Amino acid sequence: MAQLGTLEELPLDYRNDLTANNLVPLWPSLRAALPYDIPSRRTKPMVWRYADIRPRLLRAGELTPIEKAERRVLVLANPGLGLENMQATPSIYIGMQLILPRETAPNHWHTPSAIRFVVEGEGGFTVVEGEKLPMKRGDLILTPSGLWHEHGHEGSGPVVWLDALDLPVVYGLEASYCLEGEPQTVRNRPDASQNRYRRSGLIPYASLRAPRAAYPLRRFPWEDTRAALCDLATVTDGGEIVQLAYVNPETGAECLPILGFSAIMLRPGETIKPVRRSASAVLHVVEGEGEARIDNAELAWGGQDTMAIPTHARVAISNRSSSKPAFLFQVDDAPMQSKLGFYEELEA
Ligand code: GTQ
Repeated sequence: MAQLGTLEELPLDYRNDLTANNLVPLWPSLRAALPYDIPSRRTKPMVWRYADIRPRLLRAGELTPIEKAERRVLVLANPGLGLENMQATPSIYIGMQLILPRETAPNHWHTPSAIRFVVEGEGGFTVVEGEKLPMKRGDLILTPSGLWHEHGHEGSGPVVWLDALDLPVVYGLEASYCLEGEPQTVRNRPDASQNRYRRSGLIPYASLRAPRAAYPLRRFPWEDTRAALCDLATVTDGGEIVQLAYVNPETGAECLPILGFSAIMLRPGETIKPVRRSASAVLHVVEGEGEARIDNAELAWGGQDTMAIPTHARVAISNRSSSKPAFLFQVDDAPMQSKLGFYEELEA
């Protein structure tokens, strides 16, 4: 491999002249931009403990009224990427959002796509394009790009959910913006998408030959996901991962264009070693506790904790319990990487 020339080898007047003309020589930076064999990664493998987040989020509830926050969120920012950039991984934004009884987070839409994954509390709801969706612990709710959404809380006690957005990608493309709207008129069809797509393998007959809605199913209840994982485990050999992808029930494709969502069950005492791949990911613990090894980091995790997995990382995740299963929710950017043609599964 040739040794590339450095910036310092160039005459100072030539370098200054390039700068003055908004020109940059590639060769001194080529290996940084295109390293051999593996990308350079600034993303730190890490865990955010819910025990650290929760009291600080509740304090935000005391300090900042919802009217002054619009969305009351603490962002899980990866220090390797610069806290101010609000990235859990290069493509994934994760926030923990708090809403208190009778508060509303006003109606808007934005170009980034979002999902909610409910972490704590009862009585929260999101209205998506006039459809009121209840939020129960572990439910996944989609608010894709361009769809109006607002949140509310009819119960008591705090409600907290995890927001995952493709914001870093859309922002990086200088394409991120939002529109503010009047409160939506709620149609008298609560949870309509869940009632239309009640069970996988069954879709409304009329939709077979009709133009397909881009986002037919908007809420995936955790009780169904958990039961489906337990059933899948009965037909999954040891050494294979018990994992379900959340998909569009009409097409079988991933729910959103950039980020993908899946749920993993770790059987009692199980250690999984997912294939090393080019996608980055975030794991959120729904239930259980254990350890994770992500590249050289050894992390302990428990209920409602959230972990960041860099691209190309070596990963092993263990369920500490020898009697109870553990459940994880995964966000990754494999859909985007696949569409762009560079998604890879790599040798260990
Ligand atoms: O609830 O619509 O964490 O617009 C960041 C931006 C949540 C939301 C976030 C948002 C939202």
